[in-house]
Amino acid sequence: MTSERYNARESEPRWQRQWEEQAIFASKNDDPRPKYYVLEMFPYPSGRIHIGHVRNYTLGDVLARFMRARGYNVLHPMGWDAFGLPAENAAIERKIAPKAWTYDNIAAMKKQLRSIGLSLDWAREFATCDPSYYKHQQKMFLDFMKAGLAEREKRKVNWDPVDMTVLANEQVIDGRGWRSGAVVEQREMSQWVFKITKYSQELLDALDTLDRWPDKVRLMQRNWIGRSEGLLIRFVLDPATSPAGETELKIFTTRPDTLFGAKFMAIAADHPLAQAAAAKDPKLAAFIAEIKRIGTAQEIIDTAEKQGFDTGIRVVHPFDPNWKLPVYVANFVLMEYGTGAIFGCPAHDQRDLDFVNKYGLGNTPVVCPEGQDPKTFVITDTAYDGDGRMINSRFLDGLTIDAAKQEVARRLEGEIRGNMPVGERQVNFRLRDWGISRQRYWGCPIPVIHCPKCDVVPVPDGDLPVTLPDDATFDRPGNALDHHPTWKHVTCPQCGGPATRETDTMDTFVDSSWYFARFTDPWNERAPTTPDVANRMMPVDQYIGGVEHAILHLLYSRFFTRAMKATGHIGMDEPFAGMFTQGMVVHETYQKADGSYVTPAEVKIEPSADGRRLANLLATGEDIHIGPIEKMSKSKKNTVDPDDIIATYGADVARWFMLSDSPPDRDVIWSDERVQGASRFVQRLWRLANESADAARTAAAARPASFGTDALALRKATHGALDKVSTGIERLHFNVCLAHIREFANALAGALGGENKPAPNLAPDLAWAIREAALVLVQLFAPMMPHLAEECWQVLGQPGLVSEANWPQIERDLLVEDTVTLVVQVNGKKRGEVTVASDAQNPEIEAAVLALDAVKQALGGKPVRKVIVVPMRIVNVVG
Ligand code: ANZ
Ligand code: ZN
Repeated sequence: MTSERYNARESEPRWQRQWEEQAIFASKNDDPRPKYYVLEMFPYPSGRIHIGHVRNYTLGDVLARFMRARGYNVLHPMGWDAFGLPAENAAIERKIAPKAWTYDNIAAMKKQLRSIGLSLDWAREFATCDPSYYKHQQKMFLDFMKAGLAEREKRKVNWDPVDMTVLANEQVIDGRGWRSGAVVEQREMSQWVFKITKYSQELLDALDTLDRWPDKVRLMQRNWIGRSEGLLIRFVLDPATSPAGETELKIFTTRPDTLFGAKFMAIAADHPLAQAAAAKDPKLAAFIAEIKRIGTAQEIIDTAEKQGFDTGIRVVHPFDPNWKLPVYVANFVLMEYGTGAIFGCPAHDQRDLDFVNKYGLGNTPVVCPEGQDPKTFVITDTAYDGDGRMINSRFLDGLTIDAAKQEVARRLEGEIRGNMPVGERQVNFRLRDWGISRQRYWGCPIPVIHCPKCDVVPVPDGDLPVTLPDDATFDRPGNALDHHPTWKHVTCPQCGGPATRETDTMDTFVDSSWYFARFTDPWNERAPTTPDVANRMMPVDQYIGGVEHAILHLLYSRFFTRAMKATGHIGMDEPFAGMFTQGMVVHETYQKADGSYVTPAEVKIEPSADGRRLANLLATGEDIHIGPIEKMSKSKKNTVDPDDIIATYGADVARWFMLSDSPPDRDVIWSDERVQGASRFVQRLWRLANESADAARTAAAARPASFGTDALALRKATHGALDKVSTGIERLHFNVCLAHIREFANALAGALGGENKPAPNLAPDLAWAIREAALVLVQLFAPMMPHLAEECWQVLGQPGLVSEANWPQIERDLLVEDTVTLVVQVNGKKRGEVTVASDAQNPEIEAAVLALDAVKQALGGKPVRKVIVVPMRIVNVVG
């Protein structure tokens, strides 16, 4: 029996080398076994792995290792989301080329990732900034262009008038340019867009088929796509008030039922009618300029005070030629949605109500809630958007909202003015086409050429990739591709005349919209994918990542897969069959008296006499305030460095801790005490493996013909644990699996006659059961703590690697069925749980409860006065 402690620092790199040398995690595309594709969202190479990455990759790795043991051909690749602004900022601030900065970071982070012991197929690794990757992205861009899925369109961009450059949204801080401090303007420029709106309905409908996605993510996507059914209504302009040439105003409404409650019309600042009216009205022109300056992004509109300006134009109510409504330009109407114009019904829309209350336009309720008297029902500050019956609405009175909507639609569709119906039922989507042009250097070049004669000319396939120049300079604001002395000057592939390259690069979301498909055959130099391979290995069976990517990244990937299908690169619509969003790693914050933050490593925490936790600064002893638990961030200094943790405790401890306390979709609170607890458990498992190896030495290789009571009990525990952990991993309930593993380790320790005791001379059946239990135990924790598992596997005399072993077979007849789990309390406080046969009698339950360590501890040696068993639920021990 060994008395040596398990030495993770020595053991972990050794196993990592061995796995790598034997290439056991490489998956082959011609492997005949069923495939299983596990993918974690690939990292941005910022320079260092953070603890959130450790959690993310550990979750995926447990699943990958488990599915491999279950006999699947597991694809578990890793790469780098390598384009983006930080590399350019590093070039500006530290004079390092973006490429050098990025690849240095990749090298450093790869080393860190390796130290976690992840079962990754590194042979498939790529970075999105490799020309061998983005070459194919350029090819697909050209394919999309041909298919009408990529187009040029006038779009608003953030323009910095001092630096004379377009800014990314993150470079606009409080409405000003990050470097110049100048007030940013909105400018219209030609931009490339992907036509994601062609798939609006499909992207919405297919959400119903994604039954292994979290409901909340599907809901977020649904809201983002934002389908609404409504009516397009053409209002006639009152000729006496209308600008020359203008005769009507088209609006989109989802509430045509409220038409008799209309008090005003509102149009967007860049609506043509607003422009026409402003031509004659300098005050209106100034108002429009001001609201355009502030911008019309949704966030701004939602928070800004509602403002309007009466254009003087009047429109005629569609059901009453004598009823005129004023037309305002308003800052809350978006040109990009519907028709950029609305009718306002203040009684039933809060925004409209705020508006009329400000401008004194009044309101008339037209929907009366059930149980209210229409004669006394009034609206003052709160709009009513609930159900009810129509009032004050002439021919609609008494109808339900739905019936009134139908009736208005029916009448207005039937009314023809100038060959066109006045009303038209319409479906609108909030989803906009995806603007992908970025005026940045460190991105995938858009492969087109602008020729003064031939207009936009695609770069010929043979000339791909269009690579970034390595000698760009970053001493001036703006796009380094634009400044480059030679890069953009080319001859036109069509007419041979002088022309210039497109200097816009693609949004980095494009890079991450198909990397999962590239992983299926990253060696193909001729095409983005090898379709029959991609069709075999895709979709990703389990995708894992942060909820911050729940909308855009997933939606863009879903679009891109459809676009790749339309252009022959893949044969499916949905890239991710299963989606899992993990929680964050959070930590307490520590502050000095002056409010400045200090890191956990600088703080010592001790319990005070009254049981509170007190913190001091290690260096000076000064008092430290323990602040709230928050997401780890550099600014709050509440981070822990994975390198430190791995150097101190080993990767297995870090992995075990990440999985242990919380369900993976919830936040996990980093706690040094619990990490130490995980570290102690590692040593405990190591001792158990060694003791089991000793005890099992007398066991025959052949399975005994029969088992005595003790051996049978252990075997039941073994197969029970095997069953629960297997289903737990399948469902990603890792924290539950860990609890079962701990419980099972206790059972094995019990069978060994307690820890640290010399192995007794065991009966052959028990020795056999102990060996079986020890092997199963090692296999059960191998996905979580693979290095320790390899070491134990060896101690138990197994040939080969546990990472390559098949998952143990469950013997179903050993599963204890009909058990119940009861909550165990001591003096009213929960101390644990006990699982007993559901027909167990009270004495049996009492004995099981009193044998629990947690109960003994809580009693602290005091005698038991009473045990109360609430059948099927609770056992309370009164001491
Ligand atoms: C009259 C009305 C009465 C409306 C009422 C609502 C409540 P969803 O569901 O998001 O599609 N709207 C239409 N176009 C707009 C634009 N470009 N900018 C700002 N608001 C716009 O919302 C549709 C409703 O949002 C429409 O229905 C319109 O106001 C407004 F009691 O018309 B409604
Ligand atoms: Zn030309």
